[in-house]
Amino acid sequence: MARLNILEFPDPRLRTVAEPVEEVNDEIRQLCADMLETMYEAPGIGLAATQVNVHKRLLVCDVSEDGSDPLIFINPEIQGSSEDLSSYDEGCLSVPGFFEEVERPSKVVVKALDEKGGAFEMQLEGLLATCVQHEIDHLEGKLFVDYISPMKRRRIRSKLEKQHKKRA
Ligand code: GNR
Ligand code: NI
Repeated sequence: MARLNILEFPDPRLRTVAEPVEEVNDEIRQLCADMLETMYEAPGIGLAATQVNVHKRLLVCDVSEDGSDPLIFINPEIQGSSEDLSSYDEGCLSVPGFFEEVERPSKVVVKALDEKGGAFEMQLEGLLATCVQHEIDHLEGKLFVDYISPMKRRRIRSKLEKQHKKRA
């Protein structure tokens, strides 16, 4: 297992649109394991491959209190979304230290492949629905800061750029 480096906003690589996974093989299973380790270590409740600079359509998440419910979604597709919306104070491992309210459909039906390559469909609600939508956005090159005001987004970008300069 390995911990992977997480890209941070405004890194342009976070804007890459990920490609479908062609075959669920050992390489993909290893990537899932490394992503789960990276997510738990961070700690976070979700991680998309885009965030670790692998531009394949794959995400992991675990919204349980005790890290007992790891979920893997390969080639996830939203089949349907509820009309009612929920608002969460969202954060992102690629936008560390910043939280903003984002509205999204409260419930979604997601179709995906599991780590064995088998297709499944899941109805999601609550934090899990929010998290999986946030992760699928990453696979499209989209970040939660894209939903907030340009002024807030500029402030976050300049604060993170300053931190990155200090670290370099
Ligand atoms: O750890 C995370 N917490 C979180 C909180 C509210 C809404 C979405 C998230 S996902 C985030 C981890 C992350 O950046 N995933 O891409
Ligand atoms: Ni994120």
